[in-house]
Amino acid sequence: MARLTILRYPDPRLHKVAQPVAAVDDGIRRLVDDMLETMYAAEGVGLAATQVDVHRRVIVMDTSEQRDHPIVLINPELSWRSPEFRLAEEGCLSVPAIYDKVERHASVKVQALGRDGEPFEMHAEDLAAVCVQHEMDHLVGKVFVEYLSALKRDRIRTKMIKKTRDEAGKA
Ligand code: GNR
Ligand code: NI
Repeated sequence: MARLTILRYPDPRLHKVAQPVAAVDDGIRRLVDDMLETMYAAEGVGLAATQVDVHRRVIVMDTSEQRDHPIVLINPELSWRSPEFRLAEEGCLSVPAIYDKVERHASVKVQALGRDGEPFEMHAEDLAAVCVQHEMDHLVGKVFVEYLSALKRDRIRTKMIKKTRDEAGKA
């Protein structure tokens, strides 16, 4: 397994649209395993392939307390969205140290293929529901800051450019 580099907002590659996976082969399984290692190392609850500059419809997540329940979603599609919405604080590994509230469906059902290539359906609520919707946005090139006001987004953009530049200078 290998740790992958996570793209940082405002990298334009975060806005690319991912393509469906044609077959769950060894290459996809390796990608999944590398994404899981990267997600756990970064202490994230989810990671979309877009964030590691692979533009395929692949998501990994683990919202369990013990961090021992990896979930793999290949070619995910929402089959149901609750009529209720919920406002919750979000963060993103591609926008480190920035948190703000986003409104999402309170619960969703998602159909996907697992790491074994078998189809399954999952009912997600609470943090898992937020995470599924956040990760599926990444696959269509959308980052959570795009739900915020233009003013907030521009401030975040400026802050992130400075932060990335400062960190590069230190290294
Ligand atoms: O680690 C993450 N935490 C998180 C918290 C609230 C709402 C969404 C998330 S997803 C984020 C990891 C990430 O950036 N996934 O794309
Ligand atoms: Ni994210």
